[in-house]
Order: sequence, then C-alpha cells, then structure tokens
Amino acid sequence: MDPRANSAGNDLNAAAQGEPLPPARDEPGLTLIVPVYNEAENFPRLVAEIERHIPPPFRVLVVYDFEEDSTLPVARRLAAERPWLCPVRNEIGRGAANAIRAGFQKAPAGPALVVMADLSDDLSTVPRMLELYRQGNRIVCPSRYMRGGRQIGGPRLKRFLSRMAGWSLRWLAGFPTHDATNNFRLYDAELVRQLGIESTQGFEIALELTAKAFARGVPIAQTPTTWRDRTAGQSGFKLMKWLPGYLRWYRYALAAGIRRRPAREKEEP
Ligand SMILES: Nc1nc2c(ncn2[C@@H]2O[C@H](COP(=O)(O)OP(=O)(O)OP(=O)(O)O)[C@@H](O)[C@H]2O)c(=O)[nH]1
Ligand SMILES: [Mg+2]
Repeated sequence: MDPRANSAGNDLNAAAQGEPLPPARDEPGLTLIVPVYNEAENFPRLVAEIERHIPPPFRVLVVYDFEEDSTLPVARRLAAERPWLCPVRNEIGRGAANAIRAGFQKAPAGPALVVMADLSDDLSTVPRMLELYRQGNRIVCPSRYMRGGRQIGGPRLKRFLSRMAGWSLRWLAGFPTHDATNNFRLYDAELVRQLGIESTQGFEIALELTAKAFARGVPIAQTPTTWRDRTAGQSGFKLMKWLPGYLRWYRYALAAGIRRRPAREKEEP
C-alpha cells in the first residue's frame, strides 16, 4: 500500500498551517477544486461558466503540478481581478488523483465541488447539487446514466466500461448513483477528511470516496447531468494504467453493498 495511504486527514489539518486561502466572495461558501494540466485554451471559458452558473459565495482552487503548465499564466491573469480564484501548486506528486488530494488539503469545512477544466461538466447542474447538499446529503453525484442524464462523445471503450461499472454497482450493490465513475461530484470536505484518500494515480478517487461513504451509510444523492467530450486540449486519461485502481474500489463497493443489504432493505421499503 502507498505509504501516504489514509494521510488525507492529517494533510487537511496541515492545510490550516499553509498559505492563507483566498476569501470566498462572501465567507463561508463553496470551494471548487479544479485539477488542471495544460488547459490554457479551456480555462477562460471555464471561469465564464463558473460565473454564469454558480451562485456566490465560492472560491476556486486551480490545482496544477508544475510551473510551466500552460494554464498558469491565464489563471493568474484572470485571478488579478477575481480574489476568489486561486492557483494552488500540487506538492504531493504529479497526477490527477494527487491534484485532487492537494485541493482537499486546502478546502475548508463545507461543500467542496470537484470540476474538470475541459468543459465536459455541465455547471448548470450545480445549483441543484447544492440544494441536495443542504438537504443533508454529504456527497452529491451528477449522473450521466440516470433518467434525464446524457453523455455526448468520448472514446467508445471508456464509455462502455464506465456505463457497465455504474449499472452493475447500481443493480448488484444498490450503489447510490448510476454513474459511479464520474469525477464531477460534490463532497462535504469534513467527510473527505474523515474518510481519507488512498488513490494516488488517476480518477478512481471519486469511486473510492463514494464507495467508502456508501459502506458507512452516509447519505448520498444523485441528479441528472450532461457530459460533453472536450473540444480543446489533450485528454490525460490512462485507461490501462488506472484500471487496477478502479477495480480495487469497484470490488470494495460491491462487497459493501452485499454487506449492507439488510440495512438497505429497511431504508428502501
Ligand atoms: N493537476 C493535474 N490535472 C490533471 C492531470 N491530468 C488531467 N488533469 C486535469 O483533470 C481534468 C480531467 O482530465 P481529462 O484528461 O479530461 O480526463 P477525463 O475528463 O477523465 O477524460 P476524457 O476527458 O474522457 O479524456 C482536466 O481539468 C485536466 O486538465 C494531471 O496529471 N495533473
Ligand atoms: Mg475530460
């Protein structure tokens, strides 16, 4: 196991001693965690989408791995007029999972939304997600695969595997979303601190956190969303390299669903 496993809780405590966070538009509020890898082309449109769809107060943590990332000059220019926009260097180690972990280190208590910079995620879903969070759900999952959801474009094999993972976990284990692998997701930051993050490679991090919360009976909701394949920039998705991580948390979620079946049957008469 990775020596950093389960260290997210400590990391998050350490965040209080790190650089000060930018003020949200009005304290307290939503934190957006946006991992970026050379997203200069997409980033200004992402900021416009955030301003259009997300009700203040919020802050945006733009998590990059290295100083030469093409997103950085663009993000810094836009941040000059937006105190809530904050580039954050991922010091944990390169890669998407570590970037998201680094974002959670910085996120204060309250709702934390992970959103991609490639414009694939539909931010008009966010007000409904916040409503479901305020109703007591600690994780809210936008779903491409439930009624009302859509997926437009993307590689066929990846689409097929993602859909199969979602459907099988839903029907075999009663997983709380049809879309187990989508990383566009809202979390309670304190819950993430308690659960800890073990993923260090790719985007299996959303499946990990949701599976751990599901195993503990934490309230989780889903809501339909539309996902569109990126039109600019390069995909960094590494299916074969990341598959073992996905399989680990898939098996965990399946076992949790079977173990929790009597409790679930009581919850859903
Ligand atoms: N910091 C950091 N961010 C990354 C890394 N890889 C990808 N990202 C960012 O994570 C988000 C999603 O990455 P994508 O490469 O689009 O991966 P995906 O959305 O799962 O897959 P596709 O869009 O289907 O290819 C984007 O905002 C990327 O810029 C990485 O190694 N480090
Ligand atoms: Mg993408």
